[in-house]
Amino acid sequence: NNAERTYIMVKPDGVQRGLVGEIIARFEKRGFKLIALKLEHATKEHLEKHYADLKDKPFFPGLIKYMASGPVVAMVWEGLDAVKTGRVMLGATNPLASAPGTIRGDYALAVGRNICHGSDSVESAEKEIALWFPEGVIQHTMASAEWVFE
Ligand code: DAT
Ligand code: MG
Repeated sequence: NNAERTYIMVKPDGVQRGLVGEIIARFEKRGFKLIALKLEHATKEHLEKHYADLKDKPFFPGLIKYMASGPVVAMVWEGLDAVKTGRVMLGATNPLASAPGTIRGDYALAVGRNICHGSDSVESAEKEIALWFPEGVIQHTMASAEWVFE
């Protein structure tokens, strides 16, 4: 699906380490279309909704504290198989297992400081996009589309 959407976020450590441009550049160069972008210092309440599926995990309180420790860059990227390809570009959750060439494999060492988030399914992408961008996304056509897709 050429119009599949995924929610990608640079976490507070990625912002503080100056990796925003690097992460955006990878999605841009791959051929994805940016349809929403903002810097937001999220509340714990908002982050608890984002990570609701993990609320019973032992690391949940630490995860929320870390995610609320500074602003994040919230983005929606659209393109062919955006969810799966986005996850491959991020790399494994634990940077110990993230391949070099992936964002986490190139820039992270610890699972609790893994610098970026990406939706894990089309269904979670839809939920996350609605949570972070209740105002909606920007629909537009990229001149490059016919060179990126068949
Ligand atoms: P992902 O971010 O790859 O989708 P996830 O949804 O399972 O992974 O977990 C969300 C985040 O929670 C993850 O990016 C980092 C943190 N996390 C996951 N497992 C953890 C663990 N065992 N210890 C500490 N933090 C963890
Ligand atoms: Mg996840």
